[in-house]
Amino acid sequence: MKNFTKIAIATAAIAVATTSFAQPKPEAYVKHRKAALTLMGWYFGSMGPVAKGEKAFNKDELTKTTALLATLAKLPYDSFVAGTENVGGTEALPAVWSNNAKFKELATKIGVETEKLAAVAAAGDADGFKKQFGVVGGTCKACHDDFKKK
Ligand code: ASC
Repeated sequence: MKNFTKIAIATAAIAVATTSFAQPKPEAYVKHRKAALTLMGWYFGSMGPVAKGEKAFNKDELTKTTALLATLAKLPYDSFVAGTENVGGTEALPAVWSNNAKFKELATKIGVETEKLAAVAAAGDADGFKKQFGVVGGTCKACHDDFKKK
């Protein structure tokens, strides 16, 4: 393939990509953040039995799950953009935008605390895991208390 052809194809591909992602609809942001939060709940909830001592601490399994959770926890918060306050069946309270500093603080905190959870799991620290699992759950709850519809 000639260089010119390659450049033409690459330019066209970029044009298509930037067109389709230029301006997501407000509903799409709600869908994005809900999807990420749903998956966070899925993986966090899946570790509940271990935290409660009903299931054995499996280092390999928990290393994988906590790493997924820490990655997922980075996803929702950039989608709480202006113009998405009241669309797509959002359960976000107006406080997300009116008290955005506090919301951002908790968004940062869930990132930090899920990374700590991943660290104790990877270290094989079962007691540390149980303790940190509670801290992560408390962080989920703190945000839901102030920023999610009941
Ligand atoms: C979950 C889930 C939440 C949190 C929260 C922790 O598994 O879906 O929203 O834990 O209940 O307090």
